Amino acid sequence: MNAAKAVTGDTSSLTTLASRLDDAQSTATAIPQLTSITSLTLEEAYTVQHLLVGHRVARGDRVSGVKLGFTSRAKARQMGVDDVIIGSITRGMEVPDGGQTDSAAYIHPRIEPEVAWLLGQDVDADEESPDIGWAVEAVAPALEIIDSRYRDFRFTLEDVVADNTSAAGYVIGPWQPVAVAGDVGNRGVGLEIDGRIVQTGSTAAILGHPYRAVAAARRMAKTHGFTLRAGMVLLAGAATAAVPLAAGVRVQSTVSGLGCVGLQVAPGGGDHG
Ligand code: OOG
Ligand code: MG
Repeated sequence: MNAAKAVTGDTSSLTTLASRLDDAQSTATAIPQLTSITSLTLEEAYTVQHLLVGHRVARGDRVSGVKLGFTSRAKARQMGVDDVIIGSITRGMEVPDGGQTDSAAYIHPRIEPEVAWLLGQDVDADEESPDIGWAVEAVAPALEIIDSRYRDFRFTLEDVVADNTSAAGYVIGPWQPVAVAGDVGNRGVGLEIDGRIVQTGSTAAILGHPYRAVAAARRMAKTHGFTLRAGMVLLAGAATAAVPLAAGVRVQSTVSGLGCVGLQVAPGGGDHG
């Protein structure tokens, strides 16, 4: 037996780790990194993540899609982690475009501008053809709210995978059929808070072209046990670094040619982490 795994009590049980993260999210309370109390392989971290999402589903939530993380250098540099990761998003995380979210629900939320794809077909993860364009039907500007359940928003790759890649919320702007949107490989992206530009970038920051996120999602889905079904949303990853999301602010992101997406944060709340 691996000595590092010989942690006493039930702290080494992946089920317990998933419950800790679930409680941290439900109570908006930061916890120490899991890797500070036990060792965790990447595979075990994905198992914890699936158990964690299972808690949400057991409470009546439904998986609405998947998200990729660290598909842009800006994000990888910001967090000091540079392998692409995959997580699940659920209906309960969705904030309607222009809608409101409550900062009290989060620990230390951040927001980042993304591109979302809508899957028009089920994707067979075993299929390896390089052209996977048939799988996506529409594209939209999107916002992701991330909220690490770990103290100080710091983690290792295994920690952030276990924590469902910090997924906390998302907003999808107007969908445009892929054929109408044209090539979205290098579109300007601007993130505004209360009318001020706080981040600018290009969709090219996402794996060189956000389209590559579709093949990356298929590859990651196969390796890490995710299912990609027609109707699911794929968040391709942030185009810029994330910025802290404060109570009371209005956020808007614009992707050239795709339009705008926004949300409003309710007044009150605060930083719990
Ligand atoms: C992890 C999630 C990264 C992205 O778009 O790169 C991510 C984090 O930064 O906490 O969602
Ligand atoms: Mg993201």
